[in-house]
Amino acid sequence: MSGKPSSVDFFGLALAAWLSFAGPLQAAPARPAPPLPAPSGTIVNVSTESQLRAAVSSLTSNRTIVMAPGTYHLLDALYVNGTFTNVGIRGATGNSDDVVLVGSGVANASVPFGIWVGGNVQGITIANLTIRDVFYHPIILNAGTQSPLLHNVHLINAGQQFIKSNPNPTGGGVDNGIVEYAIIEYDTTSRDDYTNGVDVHTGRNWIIRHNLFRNIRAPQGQLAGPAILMWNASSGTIAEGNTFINCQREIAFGLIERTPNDHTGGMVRNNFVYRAASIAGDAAIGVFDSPNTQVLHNTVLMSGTYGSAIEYRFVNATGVLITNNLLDGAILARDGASGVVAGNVTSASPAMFLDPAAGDLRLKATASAAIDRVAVVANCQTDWEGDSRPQGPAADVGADEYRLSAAPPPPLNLRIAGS
Ligand SMILES: [Ca+2]
Ligand SMILES: [Ca+2]
Repeated sequence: MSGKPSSVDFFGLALAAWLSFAGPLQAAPARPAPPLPAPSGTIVNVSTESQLRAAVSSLTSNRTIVMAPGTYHLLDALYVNGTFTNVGIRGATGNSDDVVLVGSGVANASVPFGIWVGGNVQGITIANLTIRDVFYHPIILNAGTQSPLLHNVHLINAGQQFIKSNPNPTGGGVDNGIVEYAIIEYDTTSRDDYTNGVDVHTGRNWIIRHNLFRNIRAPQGQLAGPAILMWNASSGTIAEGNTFINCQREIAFGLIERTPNDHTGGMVRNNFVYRAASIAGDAAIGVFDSPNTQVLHNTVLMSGTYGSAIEYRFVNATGVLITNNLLDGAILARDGASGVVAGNVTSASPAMFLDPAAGDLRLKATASAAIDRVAVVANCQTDWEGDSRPQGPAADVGADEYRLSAAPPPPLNLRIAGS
């Protein structure tokens, strides 16, 4: 065959070029989500709610339930409860909106959860699906669960927290969780102030990356919880490459003063935070009773909704490092917290960014207050979209490293269903 390539060829070339640039697990926007490897073990295919419920009830180790595209109106929560290793529930396609689990609404307790996990579950994958309109939590993980992977899920309208991870009474909890390429959002607002996007109690070494949190906010006059809340003796969390649009509080490592410390260590890096001026809120990034936590290269444009963009707080919050962040608010130490604050710029303005209201806080070429201003720091050598630092003579302040190459930027598709 000769002549001009077809439009399919052009699409394929563009996709291949983008994948070769970004790599399948470095693309930072929540969509498109990179595909997971095929499940290992037995696959059980289902296409109706009753088949799904039966498959969950008879789950065994090394088994993945694969759901055909469609809408599944839940009659109750799906309870994954037993002693299992390597299990999964996935939609059959790479599009999280092809498989939709629907509850009975945030005001109706007949469907309390979407997927409930507990007992003794070592390694569960929940992927490629939407869960919406349940009374409490679309996904709830209870102690006894370890190493959950939540990938390419779309969670809409929860009565309380969207992803809830509970402790046990003896200081244990769910460890090694990964939440990636999720979209977590309210159509408008939460039911009341008792909500978070991801709420982990007593979890160690979680990774929360490349997610989009949108409208995690309470009704007028109320203050929702942080979109990401890691606390109650959690440790080692990495929150990176996430995008937040119109939430009231975005990331909190620890929340209150308690013993043992509410959180320890971990990193908050390369996140984009945007709030419209009408969104009444609180600090975007909080390091509260969390020693040795690093806050590196985040971009926060909060439009005057609160005075401080980053706060660190309480006497046990020692050794905190806050560096190279691009903010339109202050960095505030409270109640005896201590650490190193360097290389930050607190004079960000909307004109510096490509499309702030869509959550695209990549720099324009004219953003001279941010571009080529700082040295590359350890633990932050790539940016929000996977570009290496530095481009040009020095690194840029904030989550985006302005790209010098002539290659077109990767597709941004943050405005998908629900917007
Ligand atoms: Ca640069
Ligand atoms: Ca970049």
